[in-house]
Amino acid sequence: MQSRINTALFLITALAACTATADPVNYTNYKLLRVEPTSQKELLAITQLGESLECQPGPGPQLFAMPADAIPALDDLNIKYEIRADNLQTLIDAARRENDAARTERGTSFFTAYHTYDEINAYMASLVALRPDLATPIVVGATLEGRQIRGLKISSGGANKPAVLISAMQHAREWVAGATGTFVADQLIRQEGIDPTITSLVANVDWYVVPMCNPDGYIYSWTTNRLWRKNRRNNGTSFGVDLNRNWAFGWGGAGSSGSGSEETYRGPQPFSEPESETFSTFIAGIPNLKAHIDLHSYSQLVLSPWGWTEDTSPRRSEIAPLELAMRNAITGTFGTPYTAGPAAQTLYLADGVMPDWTFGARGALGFTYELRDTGVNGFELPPAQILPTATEAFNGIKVLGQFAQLKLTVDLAEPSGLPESEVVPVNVTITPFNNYTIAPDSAKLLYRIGSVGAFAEVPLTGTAPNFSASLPPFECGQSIEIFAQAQASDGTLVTDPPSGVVTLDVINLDTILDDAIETDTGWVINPSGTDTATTGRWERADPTATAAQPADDHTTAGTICWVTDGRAGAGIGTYDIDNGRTSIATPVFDMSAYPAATASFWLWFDNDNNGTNTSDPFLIDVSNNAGASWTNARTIGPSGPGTGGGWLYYEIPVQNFVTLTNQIRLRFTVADNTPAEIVEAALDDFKIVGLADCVPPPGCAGDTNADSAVDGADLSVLLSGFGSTVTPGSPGDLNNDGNIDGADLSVLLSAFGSTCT
Ligand code: 0X9
Ligand code: ZN
Repeated sequence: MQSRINTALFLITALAACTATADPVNYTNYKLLRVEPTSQKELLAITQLGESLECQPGPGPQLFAMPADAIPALDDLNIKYEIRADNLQTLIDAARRENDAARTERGTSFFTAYHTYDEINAYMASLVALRPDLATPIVVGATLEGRQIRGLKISSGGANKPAVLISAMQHAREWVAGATGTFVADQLIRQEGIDPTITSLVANVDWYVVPMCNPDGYIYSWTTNRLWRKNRRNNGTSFGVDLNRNWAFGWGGAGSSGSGSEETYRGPQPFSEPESETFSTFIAGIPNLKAHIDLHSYSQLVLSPWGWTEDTSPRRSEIAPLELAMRNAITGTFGTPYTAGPAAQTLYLADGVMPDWTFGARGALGFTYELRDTGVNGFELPPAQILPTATEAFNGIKVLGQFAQLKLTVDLAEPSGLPESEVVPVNVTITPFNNYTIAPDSAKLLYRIGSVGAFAEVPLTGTAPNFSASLPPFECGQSIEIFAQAQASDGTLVTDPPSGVVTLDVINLDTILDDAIETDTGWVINPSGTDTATTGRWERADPTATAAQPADDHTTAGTICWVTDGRAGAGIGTYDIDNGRTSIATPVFDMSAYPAATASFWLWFDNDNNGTNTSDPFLIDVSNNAGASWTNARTIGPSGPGTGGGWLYYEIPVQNFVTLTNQIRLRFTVADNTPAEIVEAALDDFKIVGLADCVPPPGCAGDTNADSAVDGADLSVLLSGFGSTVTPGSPGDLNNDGNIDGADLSVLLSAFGSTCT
């Protein structure tokens, strides 16, 4: 939120950008003010007079469209403001004149001006005519006013390719987004066979480009109100649903509005609007959809999931380097600063957004790009900036296209760190699509100790898609960087992460309990004596499948898990939870010796049958007094991720919730309270590990190269870094103080010649 306000500081043309009211089509009698409300109260008072141009206004500096005759009342409020323009309409008119001039210039490219709905459709048709072998017209569906939402599929044919979707202009006024979408289609089609990168991207990916998701709104922004955002739904006393709040994932939270007059009006229900509803059906029919970018303007951001919650999204370790690689490709083009990060954390909460749906409901990585600028011109980016904006954004999109083709996933058994002094197995999945294959012997895992120096290679063995490698044993306290790499058949080098490395700390982990739930290890049903459920109570059993319950436990070589009555019964509702809650608790663990402890488990929770979530969440509580009192560590649901069944992995950092004592327990509670619904849960493969301090093994203190002998090779590692400042624990920093110096040398020399045990 704050960053959004700051970027809006010099916004000239947002004008009615985020106005909440009916649409004052002409802004002649409006002034553009920069006002700085310091409290919600002040903001409310100013909002009575004019309209904030923030989409989700809060206190802080922002632009206001202020009727000229409201200025005396504003003066009375004694709030600081500054007049940026006396007549807003003149700014809009000037931008229009500039674009009209560019449109009528002869001999220039399509991307030197903004174009109408009809012109963009005609241009897409001309691209199909140019390369009918590559481009096929698509019609996603029809709008409220009956117009077609059109796009292009760009594909060189063949089955099972990864697909990437580019959508733009759910928001009518964000014209450069539509131009950029059209540019992406243009380049993929016209540069195919000319530019080798694009040729490869078209050969190996099916591209779906829909540059104009909201034609009714777009036309309205040409004819009537340049700053129109939503679609053209008649809400009764107002117009428009924000299509980017209308998608059925995470819909209806704090990041949208229930009021039709607001710019972020979510609509009466998910997919109430034909534009989003038909688009979702269209997307559901795209085979093998790997990734999606929804183009918007403005703020120069690459935004990743989630938008609807500030919680970390699944696949974060994959997304974080990818969003950075895209951002770097964009910024690397002309130096335009872009920022990358999860949408809700980087910008603001927004729920029911399209990329959350493609990610949460379709499993495709869903991004938002907010294109140029940061508010100097805002939505009315001068036409001269279309080409550079689209060119740099397309470079980010290419990174995503590459990523979607050959995917490497590094999977470590211990995601929180590498256990010390152990050979660590690493699984790498490489998913090649269609005509991509992995060049023989090209798959490898690379690692180094610390963050300087060359990477050592470990070969990956196995057959696609499953490879594995073993990392050598490391010393507690060291920090290891790894990445995986493979070469595709066409020579493209793919790495995971796409840029940068995964950094892992070598840690001293004690497994306190590793429980496949196959035997009774002392868990307790109804530990607090407060359970009320009459059916579907927790039991250790081999579950039988229903639409809400797993067919099998989670353990590969096991059958039993905790389940809320494992029987299937006559119908889905026969043995599900009814009439209250059911709970189980772990045995008591002594974690008092550890600075940190992580409990991990696999959980199945399904409460979304009958087409709707119940109001009942799944609760995970921790206790440090054997269950006398409990602290909530995690609540799953009642709606959103993790509530639709399927085995999902969770980790609870216990020390974040209670002080670690010798009486640590976890409790799992699930309920079906009134109204009665279908609720099922299961839990398996519970593990609790304590993170102990590093204890330097005797005699090994000088073994900088981890070959189990302290010798000349270690000495040369130390001497080559002598005198430098390093990440503590890097090779040569034997006492972990961040300096390679005489103290380290004396540690090494006193162990010289010894063999490690
Ligand atoms: O609010 C939106 O829909 C997007 N911004 S815009 O100014 N183009 O309207 C941003 C959506 C990104 N998602 C989140 N911030 N959660
Ligand atoms: Zn937008």
